[in-house]
Amino acid sequence: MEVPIEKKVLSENQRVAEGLRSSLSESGTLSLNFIGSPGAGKTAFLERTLQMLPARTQVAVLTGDLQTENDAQRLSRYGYPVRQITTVGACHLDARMVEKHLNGWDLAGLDLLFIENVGNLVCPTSYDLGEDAKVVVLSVAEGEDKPLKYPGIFRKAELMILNKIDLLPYVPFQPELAREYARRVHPEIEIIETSSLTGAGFDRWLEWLAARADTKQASMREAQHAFAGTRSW
Ligand SMILES: Nc1nc2c(ncn2[C@@H]2O[C@H](COP(=O)(O)OP(=O)(O)OP(=O)(O)O)[C@@H](O)[C@H]2O)c(=O)[nH]1
Ligand SMILES: [Mg+2]
Repeated sequence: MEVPIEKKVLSENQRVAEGLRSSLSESGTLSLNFIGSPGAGKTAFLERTLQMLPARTQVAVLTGDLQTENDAQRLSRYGYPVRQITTVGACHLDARMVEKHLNGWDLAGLDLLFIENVGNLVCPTSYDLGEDAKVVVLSVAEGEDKPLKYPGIFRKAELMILNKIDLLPYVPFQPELAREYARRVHPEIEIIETSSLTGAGFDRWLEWLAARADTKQASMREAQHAFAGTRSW
């Protein structure tokens, strides 16, 4: 029987992604996959996040682009391990690229793994990277209707970062309409409004992040206890 090529690629990706998910569960590392249009502000958002995280946090970042090391250079200023994934032509990251670029990093003790996907609202949506959640970044300069035009990513993302809200006085963008459209596509999506320029909304975002990281650590400990309980020696 012939399997269409796209289906085959996606099922191979899924296999690698499940392996990654299992390693990240074992280490209790919360992994987030950030997806948004080119220039939505993904890197600036991660930069401010790295700046604001409590000093004891163990975090690593992978950042994907078609070309250049620019984003990795920006992100590496905060003292955490950062690697650039240059896809050359591909408009998205895949699980194999993530697996390859994690090579040599000790996941044990890593609290957070941030993955900035290639700037694109379509291609990255179908590729599981073993993450705990996809986070969609939409900036107020892009128009309120993006959730309706590109519903796939808004349906799959757990959290929408409505970014660059410092620009609201200068652009004809109605945040309540953007929220309504996002919820029409995905009623349970969480929404946090932020500005990486002013830091607005980062208190809420860091609370969201800490709660998710705690849950991930708790399930790791539970799994360890369950495993210890089954030991026969
Ligand atoms: N006013 C304002 N500008 C921002 C904000 N966040 C990012 N920018 C600007 O928007 C531009 C794009 O930001 P990046 O962080 O490079 O965007 P990106 O999503 O990482 O872009 P790609 O990686 O190319 O897809 C830069 O000029 C940033 O300085 C913000 O919150 N407010
Ligand atoms: Mg970027």
